[in-house]
Amino acid sequence: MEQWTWPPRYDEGYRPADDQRYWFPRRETMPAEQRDEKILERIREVMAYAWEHSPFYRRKWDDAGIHPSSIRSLEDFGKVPVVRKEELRADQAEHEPFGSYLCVPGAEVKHVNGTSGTTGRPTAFGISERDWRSVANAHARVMWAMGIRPRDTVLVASPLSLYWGSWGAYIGGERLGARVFPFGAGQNGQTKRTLSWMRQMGVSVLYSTPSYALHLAETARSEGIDPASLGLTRMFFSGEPGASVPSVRAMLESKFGAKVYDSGSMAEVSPWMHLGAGQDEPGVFAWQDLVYTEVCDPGTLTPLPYGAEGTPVYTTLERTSQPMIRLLSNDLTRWEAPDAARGRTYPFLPKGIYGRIDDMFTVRGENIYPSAIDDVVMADADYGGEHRIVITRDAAMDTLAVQVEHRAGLASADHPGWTERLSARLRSVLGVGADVVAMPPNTFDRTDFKARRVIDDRALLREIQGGGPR
Ligand code: 8LQ
Repeated sequence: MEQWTWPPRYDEGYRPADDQRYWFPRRETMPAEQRDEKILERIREVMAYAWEHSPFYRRKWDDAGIHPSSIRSLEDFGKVPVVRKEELRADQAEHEPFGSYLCVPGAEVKHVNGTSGTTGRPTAFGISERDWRSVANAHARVMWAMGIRPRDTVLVASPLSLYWGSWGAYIGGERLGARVFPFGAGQNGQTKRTLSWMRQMGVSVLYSTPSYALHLAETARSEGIDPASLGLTRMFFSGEPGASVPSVRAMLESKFGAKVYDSGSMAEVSPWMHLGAGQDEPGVFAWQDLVYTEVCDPGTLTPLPYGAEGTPVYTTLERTSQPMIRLLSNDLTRWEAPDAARGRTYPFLPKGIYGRIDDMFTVRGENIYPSAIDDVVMADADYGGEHRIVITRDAAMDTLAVQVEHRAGLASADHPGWTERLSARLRSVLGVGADVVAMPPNTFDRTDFKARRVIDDRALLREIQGGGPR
């Protein structure tokens, strides 16, 4: 049942007993060094396969003077040039519709997903049936680690369209033997209907973005429903920071009275749940036998040792249709060495993914992530449900303002004390002051998907001054 081969082979009839902790005990708990040896073998196979089937990779590696046979260690692999999302986009524009990194005949592509295309040309994901099944099996394994079982009813409450997140959660739940409920999100009035369907269907597990779950909780309250009465036992998330951000996580847990699990990397490297929780604490494992993850210096792009902070670079080890070999994420994280005390012997990312490097901003020399601000304001007892982060340039100095909704019922006489308290807390966490502005409840739009809370006036200023958009 527990094969680990290239190309991947899965026994579709296999499922562990309900009380078994690990779906694949050997692959999940083997000594990390032994796994690394196998991973090196797999990387060589995947690279040889891509060399043979993909003009994109052959060209790229030829230019760098690299041949798959020259990769003799994971250190050698760390020198293979990274792939950037722009390269994939450009290659697809030249080689419609799936790019010259499609390694199977076009007729074998049985599923299409894609990026939403909010920044630049959308990218199409062409997925073979074999890959679709590998992703389903991998996701079933990670969802099993989250404690999801065949007795559960899993609600998928993210858009069921181009977004691979929703489909990945759906096929993982299906493969695991749970009852899956593709309700989606994003249509007018859908959130209220979600609540009534949840109750009728006895949904026990929710999948969505963290922001949408908070919106769902707020909508429940406005309908006179206590979210904790919905009966969820588990919630798992992907798509944005939140489930590993302490105050967001605490808010999700307390509102729904359910356990919270983080997951997710990038759709391109599905099974995206390879960064996925396997225990009841914040943070995620890097399930290295599914997608090999390196954390690299964002400037030099060289791999960093455990303990360091850097940007994840991903290599799919089970994908045959559009394999990704050293795809640069441009996100930020910190990773820790495998620790057998955790059971699973994978590297661990204790704070998950903090966010995109592009979303980081610098105010008076301090690097700031929106998720750090979220953590502070959402921990406050008088927080009203949404906020916006505004960065402006004031006489050549960047300044930070945070507009925060207060809870209904906070007397206006209490606003100055409240904003001062938040401001002081932000200063102690971020190292720079922020102007906190109290806003009435429900000032800001809620999201059905991924939150966008940063308003960057400096980008606008640069554009006006002729620098063009970032
Ligand atoms: N991103 C995705 N998951 C994240 C997480 N758990 N924590 C922090 N940031 C996260 C299909 C999956 O949901 C993954 C996904 O959202 O894929 P996308 O749509 O290609 O978006 C990828 C980006 O979402 C990542 O680069 C992270 O910035 C963020």
